[in-house]
Amino acid sequence: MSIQRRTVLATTLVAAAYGLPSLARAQKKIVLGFSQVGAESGWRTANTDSIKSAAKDAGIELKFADAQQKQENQIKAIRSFIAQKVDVIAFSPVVETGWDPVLQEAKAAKIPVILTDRSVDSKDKSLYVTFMGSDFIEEGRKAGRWLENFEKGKPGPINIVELQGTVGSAPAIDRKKGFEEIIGSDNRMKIIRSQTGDFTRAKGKEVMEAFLKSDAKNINVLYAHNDDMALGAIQAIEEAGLKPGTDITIISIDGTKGAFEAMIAGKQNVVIECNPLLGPQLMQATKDLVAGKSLPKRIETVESIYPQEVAAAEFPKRKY
Ligand code: GZL
Ligand code: ZN
Repeated sequence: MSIQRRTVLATTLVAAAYGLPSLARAQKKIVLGFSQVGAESGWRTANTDSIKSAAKDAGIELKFADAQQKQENQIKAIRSFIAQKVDVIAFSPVVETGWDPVLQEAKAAKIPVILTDRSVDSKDKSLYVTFMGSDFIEEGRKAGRWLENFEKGKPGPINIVELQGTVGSAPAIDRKKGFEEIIGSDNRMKIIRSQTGDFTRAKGKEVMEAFLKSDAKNINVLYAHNDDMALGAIQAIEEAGLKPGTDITIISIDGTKGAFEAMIAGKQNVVIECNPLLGPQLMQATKDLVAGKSLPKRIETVESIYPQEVAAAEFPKRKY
């Protein structure tokens, strides 16, 4: 046996004898399994980029699965992470319901689970260690408060059409709830049409075309649950010969570059930020878990609101 091998062998034996982490264990990389919703929007791809680059920076081995917005693909991915005995599982649940069975399997396998971005409605809070992401209800409230301020002193009626996010997803449910909480007591304001555009630009355009066909004359405001649907709707509004941002007031959520460009062009009035750059926080939480530290149950993202008048100044600072 070469001198070299003898040395390694001796070191490992000594390390084992003193119960020190063996050379191999000490160098063992943390393995994180991440199940992503899909690639449906600019927000989502920025979220994915943040997670992938943060894993690289943190020296964490990332097993990444894109579910193409299908819950069964996320469940399959989580099962495969369990079979591969990853150290930590994280995911952004495409919808709120139907997770308990697979989360129970992860718990039985003693693999901690972190929720990022979207939450689940499981009654059993022990099924995940922490949720990190935005308060979507507050995002909806911010949209409502901005509109109340924008319409202050104006006569009614103020007819609103709403492009909802993915049916059953936490952001769609909560952004609707927060918005209605604020405008509900204003009898000038009424949501005359509300339908899902599944967070995509194409669907947003298609649904807005249908809204315009039946109600073009009396639509005053569009409230879109994300920028991608708003951008699709802006196209539909222009093709109908109307001016987005003046004939129809445009409100959306995310804060992607596209929304800032639309505001700079005068085609959108405000964007509520929903920060996708969760990667570094997720990697820190993963390391803390593996190191045996406890985490808060909820780690909330700090985010703001940007009306049209600040869009040009803010744009150079935008990271997604
Ligand atoms: C919100 C996130 C939503 C974004 C959409 O945190 O879940 O999903 O608002 C994305 O752009 O598709
Ligand atoms: Zn909810």
